[in-house]
Amino acid sequence: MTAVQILADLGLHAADLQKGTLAVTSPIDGAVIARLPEDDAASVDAKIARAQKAFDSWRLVPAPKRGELVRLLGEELRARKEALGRLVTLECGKILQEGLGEVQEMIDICDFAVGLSRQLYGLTIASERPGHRMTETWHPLGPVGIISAFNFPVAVWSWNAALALVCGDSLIWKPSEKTPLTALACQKLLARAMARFGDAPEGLSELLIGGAEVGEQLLDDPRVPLISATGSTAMGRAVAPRVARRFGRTILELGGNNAIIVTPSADLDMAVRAILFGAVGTAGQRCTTTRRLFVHDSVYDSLLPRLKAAYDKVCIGNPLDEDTLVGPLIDKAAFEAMEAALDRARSIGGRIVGGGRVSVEGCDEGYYVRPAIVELDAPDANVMEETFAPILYVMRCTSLDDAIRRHNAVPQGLSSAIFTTDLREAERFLSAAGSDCGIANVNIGTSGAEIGGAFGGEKETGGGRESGSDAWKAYMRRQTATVNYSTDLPLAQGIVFDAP
Ligand code: UN1
Repeated sequence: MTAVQILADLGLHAADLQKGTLAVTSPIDGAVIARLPEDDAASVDAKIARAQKAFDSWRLVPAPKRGELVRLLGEELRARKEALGRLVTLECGKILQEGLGEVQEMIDICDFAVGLSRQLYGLTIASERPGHRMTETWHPLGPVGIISAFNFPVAVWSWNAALALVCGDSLIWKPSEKTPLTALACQKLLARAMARFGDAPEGLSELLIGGAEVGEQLLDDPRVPLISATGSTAMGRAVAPRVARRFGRTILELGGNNAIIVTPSADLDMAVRAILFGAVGTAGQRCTTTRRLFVHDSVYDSLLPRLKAAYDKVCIGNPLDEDTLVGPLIDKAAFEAMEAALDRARSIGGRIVGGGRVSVEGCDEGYYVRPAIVELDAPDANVMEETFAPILYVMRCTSLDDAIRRHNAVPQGLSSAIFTTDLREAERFLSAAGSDCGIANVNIGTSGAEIGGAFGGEKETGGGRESGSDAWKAYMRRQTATVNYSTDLPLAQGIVFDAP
């Protein structure tokens, strides 16, 4: 499939995609694959107004009927999984299996949201007053602003979009300026679903194309009660106070610094595979990528050679080739950040294998790298910052307490894992005194979370939760209602307040 065919299959005509100012580059070979027109302040304003108008009618559509639109979106995604997966690969450089996996995640969240559309349950609460009934109801919230990152250009949108749509909200999506094409494609697929649905209001989903100013306008607009933003911690630090200033709400999915602990009883075959996928998958550009490894002294010298041997066999290359496991980094800046991190590691005595640029035939302008393992020997070694690249820092630990303490001693708190066959160790890791992350796994790596659970993390990861469980509640407003069906007017707290 050529790029033109992929786009055509998704309802995008290549000729229409060359008329703007925003150049879209494929990280595979650095080729400019599109030039898109960008939004300006006036068009952003108009789109927010349309989304607000759409919300006014969408909120009145019964939730199970709203679910029907999401069911149709799921069908569109199933029908075009291959094309959209390939476009993800073309635009963000992840390998095709991962591009397809991302679309599968979209399909799964649509299914989840369809079921949810009949389960937006509230509560009935016992009232302290006779003849009174108290309830808690969830109502649609308003237009939801979705700011997504380049590394999961479509799945993270769908986690937000599928939930927000069944919750009765409209959508305003500002994708990364590095991956606007996949956003256009999703918008087309949703438009198809809306056409089949029949009476979905125009403006139910608006797309904003452009750079930071476009995003900032969305952050500042009081018509948008919720901003769900995925990106770096630095980005979140700018977004959160800005939205808070107008008392808007945020769901923040920011940086991770995820670690795996390997204990003496671990199944090392499983551990090696999980570490490899977690650390080098998506070229280390997942927020759930494994970045730190704490290995118990007693297994360190058997694990490390096996891990290095597995790294040696990893095929680095064009992400469209079937054998490739590691595709390119997103751009030159990502490569430079990786090099700088490795320089820092070297300067503190880290022993490094891997790193450096790899040349891939026909892809001279792509930034392909050899995934790196950095062994840090100091007894209390740790790494505090996230570098969005395939660097795995490996550290020895002497006990589970030592490992958990260092595991938690970083500012981020997204994903974590332990490899152990000892029930006591596993349970300690999952206990209140164990991992402090939003996601904690036993005998599973840190990346590749399922959509059914709430996704997100603590501390500088931002605290937001998306996707499964009851994450939907963030997309609705809660209303406590008390109805008095008696003929008296008893006051709460037993207060007597009668006019004489
Ligand atoms: C992200 O990297 O922004 O668990 C999200 C995972 C994916 C989502 C990652 N389901 O790795």
